Amino acid sequence: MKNEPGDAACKAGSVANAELIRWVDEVAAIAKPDRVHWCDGSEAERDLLMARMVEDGQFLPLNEKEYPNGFLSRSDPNDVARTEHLTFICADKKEEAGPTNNWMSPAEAETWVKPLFRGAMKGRTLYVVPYLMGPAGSPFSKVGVELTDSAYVVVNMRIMTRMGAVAMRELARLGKFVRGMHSTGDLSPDRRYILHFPARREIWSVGSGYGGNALLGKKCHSLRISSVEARDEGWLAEHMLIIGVENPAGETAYVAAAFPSACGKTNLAMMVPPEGLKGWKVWTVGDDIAWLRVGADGRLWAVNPEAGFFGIAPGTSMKTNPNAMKMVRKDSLFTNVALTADRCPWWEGFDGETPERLADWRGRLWTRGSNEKAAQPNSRFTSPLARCPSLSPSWDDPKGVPISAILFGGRRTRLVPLVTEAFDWDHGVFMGATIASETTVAQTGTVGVLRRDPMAMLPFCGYHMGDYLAHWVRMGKSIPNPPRLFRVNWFRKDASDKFLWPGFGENLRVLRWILERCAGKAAGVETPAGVVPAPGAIDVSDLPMAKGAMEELLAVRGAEWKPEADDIEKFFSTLAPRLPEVLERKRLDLLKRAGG
Ligand code: GTP
Ligand code: SPV
Ligand code: MN
Repeated sequence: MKNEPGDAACKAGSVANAELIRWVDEVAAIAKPDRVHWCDGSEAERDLLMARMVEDGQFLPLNEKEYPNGFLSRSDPNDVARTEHLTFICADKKEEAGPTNNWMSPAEAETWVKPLFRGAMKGRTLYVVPYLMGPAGSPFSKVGVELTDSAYVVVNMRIMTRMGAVAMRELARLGKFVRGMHSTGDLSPDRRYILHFPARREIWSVGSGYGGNALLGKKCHSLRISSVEARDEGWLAEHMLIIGVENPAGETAYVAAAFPSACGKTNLAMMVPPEGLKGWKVWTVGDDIAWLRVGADGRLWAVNPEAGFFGIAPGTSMKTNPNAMKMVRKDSLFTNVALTADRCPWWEGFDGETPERLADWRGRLWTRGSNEKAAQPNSRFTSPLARCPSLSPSWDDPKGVPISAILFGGRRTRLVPLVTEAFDWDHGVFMGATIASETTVAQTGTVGVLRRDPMAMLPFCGYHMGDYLAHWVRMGKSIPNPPRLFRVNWFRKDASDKFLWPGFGENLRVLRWILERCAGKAAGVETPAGVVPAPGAIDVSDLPMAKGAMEELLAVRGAEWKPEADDIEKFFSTLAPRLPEVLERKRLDLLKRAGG
């Protein structure tokens, strides 16, 4: 086994962390790589790896004029989304993982999964990827180290996290790190496992190169492992976007929002104010993960631990998300999108005319009118935060941003109003706990089935969901000046199955009402489900909306909420006896208000 040239210096910088060196040696002894490469995160290193991957066909360079420094990667057709059924929490007892997680005992992991790493890196390079989640020098931030045999993972992690030398410096400050061991193995779903050991802050991932399975800083570390750290240390690790909303007077308030995968976080995070709202601005802090802590001033503060976006490409256009369209033009990686004849990326929903011929996401010839999608529905772009035109000036602030409102949203074609304010913190936790959404392309399985997804964390909570909800209830008592909580739903449809709400940029109208509520200004009406905007409180007079659409969007009909409360009871019963009692009380209140 030999090291890559130049790596000795990087390794020397980490001599202080004997534990890291010991662990790298241990993993190398198991996986038997030909080489070990300690990543410094430099541009030169990125260029070297890209050049190698272009040579061996893992990446295709895009049109250098249109997409400078842009590359396309095509993954194995079996490996295009997170695989929740192959994702496990390896706590000592099944009870700790709870009923919403798959569980494997640490002993079984040793027996069944460890052997998949034996010799897995023969003929390959083991990359040591130190990464920092959160701004340098921040009380929020945490270090992780991913050991991987995938150069694709390295270049993506370099965008998604603060990777290399900066992480080694922070490791010296913080002293501890989350360990992630990753091998693409043979990519067979039969030998694919994503394991989390929350007690020892460790992750093992084998058999997949896909984002959420392989970029371990993201869901594995920043949510599954960190949700456990957050419980133990009294903070929150959440599947949330963060934005700053600036009003025409120049005042900025920050909002965090939890929506399940593929339900609009990236879109809301980069939203462009519509024509009708002159003088407003939306600033992007993050689009997927938020870490939140109580500040010295008694407010809740948040950072985005990531340094990049891993966003869904299909549906992204100048109409839906112009900021993303501008952002991906430079320094961006694409996974599983289609390719035009002049080597530009393309996907369903792209602006302009559909090209007559494309290379589809598998590299096969695709012609216009084909029944198949040219881009994989979960194809994604990886772009640095720094390329985002709406990036908030506070994105890298070590103290984070103060949160005025938290939104919970799902994909509900019926029942759930456009926006509802909670009566109080616990009612807001009830709203978050009962988010339900029709399943999307971000997870393997059937699309369109309604599933409960508490706080959009169902696939990402590293411990018992009942305890997690109890942690949320407890947090409410520890925030002297808490944010207000709201539920939103952009996806309500009319009888002919058309969206009632225009969505995207127009969602700012809803944010405006929300922030005016926080300032004690906007009018609301109490309904069985919570407080909805008073008639006219959200001005839509300049929108081409059907007559009665707004009334329908805000309608709460008591009787319709009884089956909902019953369905919630079914879900809650799966969490008993660890479900906080106050949430069942909130359910009974709903039932009573609904006339049941
Ligand atoms: P992950 O990255 O998987 O966590 O997902 P995300 O929540 O960031 O998802 P994203 O913003 O990429 O959501 C994409 C899907 O939501 C697309 O199908 C969009 O068309 C749809 N979408 C986003 N915002 C709106 C909206 O306001 N209205 C409607 N109707 N659809 C929306
Ligand atoms: C999601 O599925 O919620 C994502 C993409 O944000 S992944 O990184 O694959 O988790
Ligand atoms: Mn996500």
